Amino acid sequence: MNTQTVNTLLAAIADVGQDAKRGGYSRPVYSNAEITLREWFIAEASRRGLEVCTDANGIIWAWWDMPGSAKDEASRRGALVTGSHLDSVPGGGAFDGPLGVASALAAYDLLAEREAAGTLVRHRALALTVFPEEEGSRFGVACLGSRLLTGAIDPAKALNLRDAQGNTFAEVARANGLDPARMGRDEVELGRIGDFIELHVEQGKGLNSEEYTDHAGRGPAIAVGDTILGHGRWRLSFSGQGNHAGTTLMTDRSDPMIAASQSIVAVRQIAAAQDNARATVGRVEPVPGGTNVIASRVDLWLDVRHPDDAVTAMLVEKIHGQAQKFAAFEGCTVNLTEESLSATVHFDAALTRSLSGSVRRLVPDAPLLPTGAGHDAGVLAAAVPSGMLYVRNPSGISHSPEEYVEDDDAAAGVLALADALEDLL
Ligand code: HGY
Ligand code: MN
Ligand code: MN
Repeated sequence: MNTQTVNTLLAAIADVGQDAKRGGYSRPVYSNAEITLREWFIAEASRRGLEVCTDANGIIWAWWDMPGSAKDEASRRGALVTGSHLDSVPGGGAFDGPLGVASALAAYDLLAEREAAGTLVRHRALALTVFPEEEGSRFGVACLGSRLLTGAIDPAKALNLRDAQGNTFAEVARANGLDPARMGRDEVELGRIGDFIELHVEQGKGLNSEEYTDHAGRGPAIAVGDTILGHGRWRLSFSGQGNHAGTTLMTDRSDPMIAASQSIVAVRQIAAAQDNARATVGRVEPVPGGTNVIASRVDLWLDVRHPDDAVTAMLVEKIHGQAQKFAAFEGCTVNLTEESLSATVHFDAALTRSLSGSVRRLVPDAPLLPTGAGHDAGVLAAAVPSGMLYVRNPSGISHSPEEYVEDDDAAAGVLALADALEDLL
């Protein structure tokens, strides 16, 4: 069995969307880079004889129908579905998203071999999927595609989201052949998903922590998803008096950059004082952003996560309170806008048991791992049985060019995914 296919597939897209300035990859949804990756997936799936279609929400489905199937609604209801995303964060790694998509294609190859050899007799169809805008890097809301499919976001709100250039999601979707009027929760499509499995590069120090590795650093290369930390995104917008950097005395300023900076430090202090909390400001946008200009406005984006959604809300309140104090002291104002919110996800227990049983035939000590990273599987979990597999990332670093997966671990991920899918097919 050629388990190196996944590495060959990833190598084929290694030069798509490279970001010379940031390092790594910048593949925003419906950018040239991400569209190139969509076309790559569609070509790879079509080459395998899968029936490819893109739905009203921009999700790509590649169908491996049952032998002799009518390929209609009835034959596709309750199918087994696996996939991930191809869009990235700015300056992201090569694996976050594409590893799950490439592994789905490579796992299909193994399953097709097993069916041809007669060792696999399927009872339902399999679909490989690619979800758009998982990172929310262009339109600000993570897992936009799966949220639209499940109805977790109001289509009207989604269609009015704007990217940094002011393009609405509706305009960009239309420019990519979608009809905004048809977007939103789709019962027929949800009915096609009997179970959903997402394989993903591990993000964080789980499999490579002392808990799972021996003194020689050896340990399981695969884990099964347990929970996904609740998380949300807010925008804090500080407004002050824009002015000239040279002619405005220091005593004469209402500088939103000062209030914003003090608030960013407070974010770290407030989260560090709360067990298991994570709060991050990774994006700050001064307006107008001139070197010799006192900003009139500074927007910053807050990412707060905690297992208990009430604690997340309390942390945001505390941060907002501090921001208001700093703003008032500086003669500025601040307002807080919630951009997205996801409760803590518990994956389907029966499906997770099935995944663990399958994976542990290959990797006996494969653990159940909670994660702090959001995924489409987490959004789908509210509507269909959903589960995840993680592949070891030696450094645990992600959302960075340093994200990495060893070739052998990627190959092990494909075998684990193929076995898990076979047991569910
Ligand atoms: O932000 C997240 O957790 C995910 O990578 N979109
Ligand atoms: Mn991801
Ligand atoms: Mn990500």
